[in-house]
Amino acid sequence: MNYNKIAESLDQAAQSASPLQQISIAQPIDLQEAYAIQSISMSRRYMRGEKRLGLKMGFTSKAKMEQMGVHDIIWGRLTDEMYYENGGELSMKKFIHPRAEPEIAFRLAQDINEIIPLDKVNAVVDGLTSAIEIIDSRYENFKFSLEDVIADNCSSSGFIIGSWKPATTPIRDITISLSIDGEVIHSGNSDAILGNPWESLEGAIRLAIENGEPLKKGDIILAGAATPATYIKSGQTIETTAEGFDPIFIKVTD
Ligand code: OOG
Ligand code: MG
Repeated sequence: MNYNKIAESLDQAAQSASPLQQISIAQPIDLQEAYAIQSISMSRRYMRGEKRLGLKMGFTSKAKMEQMGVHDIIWGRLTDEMYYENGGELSMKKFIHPRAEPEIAFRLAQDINEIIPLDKVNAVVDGLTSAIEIIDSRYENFKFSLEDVIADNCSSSGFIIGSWKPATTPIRDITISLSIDGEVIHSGNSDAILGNPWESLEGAIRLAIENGEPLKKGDIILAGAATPATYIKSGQTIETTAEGFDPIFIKVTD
């Protein structure tokens, strides 16, 4: 199997906003191969000058697993090209069939070189905020296996974050919602994220260390959505509210 070729086709699908058939139909791949493909396709982005800004966790809630029919946590990489200003615009031209999810983000206070136990993980964070993640599977009809979606950098394509609050800001048992044009579409409890959203950070650090992925001071880590994702379209204003955090929004344009 040619990992490079698959990575190239996923990267091109993302760049040209045109979908591909899921790769596992023609060619079954395992989890390790899927992460290898993700890594190659991300190297292509870094070689074009994109800067890595952090990581995202996926399928950390039952709501997301059930919506997409997969049952394991996954991780992908975030870059500066995926970053959108809070209150700004997001053009549909860059996406195939984007969906939005309300999330929580962590910011690392230091470089991390070892696994950190759950009860200590709060000490390596210097900021918390709410976030909107924009996912855009490069596969036709947003259909994929676990391996397919991992190879596709876990559908990562955009994220918006609010102002950073201290690491002591409560993120357990808070309501996080996504609204479109002022109407709440999905609302969930933060503890739907692995029973405790700090578990998502603990898992992100563990997976990064096990896979030799650097974790640097200032890295942003998205915890994964507590609710299903929602398709978005031009003209809409997408907003996330999370108890204790400032609301954030983005306007979708043609
Ligand atoms: C994969 C990304 C999952 C989350 O928050 O669970 C994810 C997808 O649903 O396309 O970002
Ligand atoms: Mg997400």
